[in-house]
Amino acid sequence: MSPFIARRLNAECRLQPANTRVRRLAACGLLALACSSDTTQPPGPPALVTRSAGDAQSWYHNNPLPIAFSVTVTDANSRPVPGVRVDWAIVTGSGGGSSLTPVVDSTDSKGMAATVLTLGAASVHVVTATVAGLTPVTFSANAAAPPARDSVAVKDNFFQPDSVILQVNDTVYWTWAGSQNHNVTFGPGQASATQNSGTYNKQFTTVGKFAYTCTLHAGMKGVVVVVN
Ligand SMILES: [Cu+2]
Repeated sequence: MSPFIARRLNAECRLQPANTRVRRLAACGLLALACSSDTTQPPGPPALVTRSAGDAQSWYHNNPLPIAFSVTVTDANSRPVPGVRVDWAIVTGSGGGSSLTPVVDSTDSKGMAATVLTLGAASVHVVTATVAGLTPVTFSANAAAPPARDSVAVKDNFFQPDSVILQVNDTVYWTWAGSQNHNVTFGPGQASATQNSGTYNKQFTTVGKFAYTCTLHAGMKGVVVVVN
Protein backbone atom coordinates (compact mmCIF):
# COMPACT_ATOMS: atom_id res chain seq x y z
CA MET A 1 0.00 0.00 0.00
CA SER A 2 1.35 3.42 -0.91
CA PRO A 3 2.09 5.91 1.92
CA PHE A 4 -0.34 8.29 0.24
CA ILE A 5 -3.25 5.85 0.49
CA ALA A 6 -2.29 4.94 4.05
CA ARG A 7 -2.35 8.60 5.05
CA ARG A 8 -5.72 9.06 3.37
CA LEU A 9 -7.19 6.09 5.23
CA ASN A 10 -5.71 7.27 8.51
CA ALA A 11 -7.25 10.64 7.91
CA GLU A 12 -10.61 8.98 7.25
CA CYS A 13 -10.37 7.25 10.59
CA ARG A 14 -9.19 10.11 12.74
CA LEU A 15 -10.28 13.43 11.27
CA GLN A 16 -13.77 13.19 9.85
CA PRO A 17 -16.22 13.13 12.74
CA ALA A 18 -18.99 14.37 10.41
CA ASN A 19 -18.92 11.14 8.41
CA THR A 20 -21.29 8.36 9.18
CA ARG A 21 -20.08 5.70 11.56
CA VAL A 22 -20.42 3.10 8.82
CA ARG A 23 -18.13 4.95 6.45
CA ARG A 24 -15.49 5.46 9.11
CA LEU A 25 -15.56 1.81 10.12
CA ALA A 26 -15.27 0.74 6.50
CA ALA A 27 -12.21 2.92 5.96
CA CYS A 28 -10.53 1.75 9.17
CA GLY A 29 -11.25 -1.86 8.28
CA LEU A 30 -9.68 -1.41 4.86
CA LEU A 31 -6.59 0.12 6.45
CA ALA A 32 -6.22 -2.79 8.85
CA LEU A 33 -6.68 -5.30 6.04
CA ALA A 34 -4.13 -3.55 3.85
CA CYS A 35 -1.56 -3.41 6.64
CA SER A 36 -1.95 -7.02 7.77
CA SER A 37 -1.36 -8.33 4.25
CA ASP A 38 1.54 -5.98 3.56
CA THR A 39 4.56 -8.26 3.18
CA THR A 40 6.95 -5.54 2.05
CA GLN A 41 7.45 -4.43 5.66
CA PRO A 42 10.26 -6.35 7.39
CA PRO A 43 9.05 -8.39 10.37
CA GLY A 44 9.66 -7.13 13.88
CA PRO A 45 11.59 -8.97 16.59
CA PRO A 46 10.52 -12.54 17.47
CA ALA A 47 7.48 -12.53 19.77
CA LEU A 48 6.16 -16.09 19.70
CA VAL A 49 7.30 -19.67 19.02
CA THR A 50 4.58 -22.16 18.05
CA ARG A 51 4.61 -25.85 17.15
CA SER A 52 4.13 -26.53 13.45
CA ALA A 53 4.44 -30.32 13.10
CA GLY A 54 5.67 -33.54 14.62
CA ASP A 55 4.33 -33.52 18.17
CA ALA A 56 3.11 -36.69 19.96
CA GLN A 57 4.42 -39.38 17.60
CA SER A 58 4.85 -43.02 18.61
CA TRP A 59 7.71 -44.92 16.97
CA TYR A 60 10.46 -47.40 17.78
CA HIS A 61 13.63 -47.37 19.87
CA ASN A 62 16.80 -46.44 17.95
CA ASN A 63 14.92 -45.03 14.96
CA PRO A 64 14.44 -41.46 13.73
CA LEU A 65 10.86 -40.21 14.01
CA PRO A 66 9.05 -40.25 10.64
CA ILE A 67 8.06 -36.57 10.96
CA ALA A 68 10.49 -33.80 11.96
CA PHE A 69 9.64 -31.54 14.89
CA SER A 70 9.13 -28.03 13.52
CA VAL A 71 8.30 -24.61 14.93
CA THR A 72 7.35 -21.24 13.48
CA VAL A 73 8.69 -17.99 14.93
CA THR A 74 6.51 -14.91 14.43
CA ASP A 75 6.61 -11.24 15.37
CA ALA A 76 3.98 -9.32 17.34
CA ASN A 77 1.85 -9.05 14.16
CA SER A 78 1.98 -12.79 13.44
CA ARG A 79 4.45 -12.35 10.59
CA PRO A 80 7.13 -15.08 10.21
CA VAL A 81 10.61 -14.01 11.29
CA PRO A 82 13.53 -15.52 9.33
CA GLY A 83 17.08 -15.95 10.60
CA VAL A 84 16.16 -16.60 14.26
CA ARG A 85 18.30 -19.07 16.21
CA VAL A 86 16.33 -22.03 17.62
CA ASP A 87 17.99 -24.33 20.18
CA TRP A 88 16.66 -27.88 20.44
CA ALA A 89 17.22 -29.97 23.57
CA ILE A 90 16.17 -33.39 24.87
CA VAL A 91 14.88 -32.76 28.40
CA THR A 92 13.42 -36.23 29.00
CA GLY A 93 14.87 -39.43 27.53
CA SER A 94 18.37 -38.14 26.85
CA GLY A 95 21.03 -40.82 26.87
CA GLY A 96 20.26 -44.33 25.70
CA GLY A 97 21.20 -43.38 22.17
CA SER A 98 18.69 -40.57 21.61
CA SER A 99 19.82 -37.61 19.51
CA LEU A 100 18.67 -34.50 17.65
CA THR A 101 19.73 -33.48 14.15
CA PRO A 102 20.39 -30.58 14.17
CA VAL A 103 20.71 -29.27 17.75
CA VAL A 104 20.79 -25.63 16.62
CA ASP A 105 18.79 -24.36 13.66
CA SER A 106 17.91 -21.00 12.13
CA THR A 107 14.43 -20.09 10.90
CA ASP A 108 13.93 -20.00 7.14
CA SER A 109 12.00 -17.47 5.04
CA LYS A 110 8.73 -18.87 6.42
CA GLY A 111 9.96 -18.47 10.01
CA MET A 112 10.32 -22.23 10.37
CA ALA A 113 13.02 -24.35 12.01
CA ALA A 114 13.09 -28.13 12.41
CA THR A 115 14.95 -31.05 13.91
CA VAL A 116 14.69 -34.84 13.70
CA LEU A 117 14.62 -36.79 16.96
CA THR A 118 16.15 -40.26 16.92
CA LEU A 119 14.57 -42.20 19.75
CA GLY A 120 16.79 -43.91 22.30
CA ALA A 121 16.14 -46.55 24.93
CA ALA A 122 13.65 -44.48 26.95
CA SER A 123 9.94 -44.99 26.43
CA VAL A 124 9.11 -41.26 26.71
CA HIS A 125 11.09 -38.45 25.10
CA VAL A 126 10.45 -34.73 25.59
CA VAL A 127 12.17 -32.10 23.45
CA THR A 128 12.12 -28.31 23.78
CA ALA A 129 12.59 -25.65 21.12
CA THR A 130 13.96 -22.44 22.62
CA VAL A 131 14.34 -18.94 21.18
CA ALA A 132 16.16 -16.48 23.44
CA GLY A 133 13.73 -14.35 25.42
CA LEU A 134 10.61 -16.37 24.50
CA THR A 135 8.64 -19.14 26.17
CA PRO A 136 9.97 -22.49 24.85
CA VAL A 137 7.64 -25.02 23.21
CA THR A 138 7.63 -28.71 24.03
CA PHE A 139 7.33 -31.83 21.87
CA SER A 140 6.84 -35.39 23.08
CA ALA A 141 7.35 -38.82 21.53
CA ASN A 142 6.82 -42.38 22.73
CA ALA A 143 9.16 -45.24 21.89
CA ALA A 144 8.42 -48.96 21.91
CA ALA A 145 10.06 -52.15 20.67
CA PRO A 146 9.13 -53.07 17.09
CA PRO A 147 7.29 -56.35 16.48
CA ALA A 148 9.70 -59.25 15.92
CA ARG A 149 7.50 -60.96 13.33
CA ASP A 150 4.27 -60.14 11.68
CA SER A 151 1.49 -62.03 9.97
CA VAL A 152 -0.61 -61.04 6.97
CA ALA A 153 -3.73 -62.78 5.69
CA VAL A 154 -4.04 -63.04 1.89
CA LYS A 155 -7.75 -62.60 1.23
CA ASP A 156 -10.12 -62.05 -1.75
CA ASN A 157 -8.87 -59.49 -2.84
CA PHE A 158 -6.83 -57.68 -0.23
CA PHE A 159 -3.99 -58.11 2.22
CA GLN A 160 -4.95 -57.86 5.90
CA PRO A 161 -3.38 -55.83 7.35
CA ASP A 162 -2.05 -54.04 4.29
CA SER A 163 0.77 -52.44 6.28
CA VAL A 164 3.09 -54.15 8.79
CA ILE A 165 6.14 -52.96 10.72
CA LEU A 166 8.97 -55.15 11.95
CA GLN A 167 12.56 -55.01 13.06
CA VAL A 168 15.39 -55.54 10.62
CA ASN A 169 16.30 -59.23 10.12
CA ASP A 170 12.83 -60.37 11.15
CA THR A 171 10.32 -62.15 8.95
CA VAL A 172 6.82 -61.56 7.63
CA TYR A 173 4.48 -64.55 7.26
CA TRP A 174 1.66 -64.49 4.70
CA THR A 175 -1.17 -67.04 4.98
CA TRP A 176 -3.67 -67.56 2.16
CA ALA A 177 -7.16 -67.18 3.62
CA GLY A 178 -9.42 -66.68 0.58
CA SER A 179 -10.63 -68.98 -2.17
CA GLN A 180 -9.04 -67.38 -5.25
CA ASN A 181 -5.48 -67.46 -6.56
CA HIS A 182 -3.16 -64.70 -5.32
CA ASN A 183 0.54 -63.96 -5.06
CA VAL A 184 2.87 -61.72 -3.07
CA THR A 185 5.19 -59.91 -5.48
CA PHE A 186 7.90 -57.41 -4.51
CA GLY A 187 9.67 -57.39 -7.84
CA PRO A 188 11.61 -59.64 -10.17
CA GLY A 189 12.79 -62.72 -8.28
CA GLN A 190 10.99 -61.74 -5.07
CA ALA A 191 7.59 -63.35 -5.29
CA SER A 192 5.55 -66.13 -3.79
CA ALA A 193 3.91 -68.78 -5.91
CA THR A 194 0.48 -67.97 -7.30
CA GLN A 195 -1.75 -70.15 -5.13
CA ASN A 196 -5.10 -70.27 -3.33
CA SER A 197 -3.87 -71.83 -0.10
CA GLY A 198 -0.66 -72.20 1.86
CA THR A 199 1.92 -69.73 3.16
CA TYR A 200 4.86 -67.58 2.12
CA ASN A 201 7.48 -65.89 4.29
CA LYS A 202 10.24 -63.43 3.67
CA GLN A 203 13.05 -62.10 5.87
CA PHE A 204 13.90 -58.37 5.66
CA THR A 205 17.58 -57.57 6.17
CA THR A 206 17.59 -53.82 5.42
CA VAL A 207 15.76 -50.84 6.89
CA GLY A 208 13.20 -49.26 4.58
CA LYS A 209 9.71 -49.42 3.08
CA PHE A 210 8.95 -52.35 0.80
CA ALA A 211 5.78 -52.26 -1.28
CA TYR A 212 4.26 -55.40 -2.77
CA THR A 213 1.27 -56.37 -4.87
CA CYS A 214 -0.76 -59.32 -6.06
CA THR A 215 -0.17 -59.21 -9.80
CA LEU A 216 -3.57 -60.80 -10.49
CA HIS A 217 -5.68 -58.12 -8.84
CA ALA A 218 -5.28 -54.41 -9.48
CA GLY A 219 -5.31 -52.50 -6.21
CA MET A 220 -4.37 -55.54 -4.09
CA LYS A 221 -1.25 -54.18 -2.44
CA GLY A 222 0.60 -53.91 0.83
CA VAL A 223 3.74 -52.50 2.40
CA VAL A 224 6.34 -53.79 4.85
CA VAL A 225 8.10 -51.13 6.96
CA VAL A 226 11.43 -52.29 8.41
CA VAL A 227 13.01 -50.34 11.29
CA ASN A 228 16.20 -50.64 13.34
CU1 LIG B 1 -4.86 -61.41 -5.80
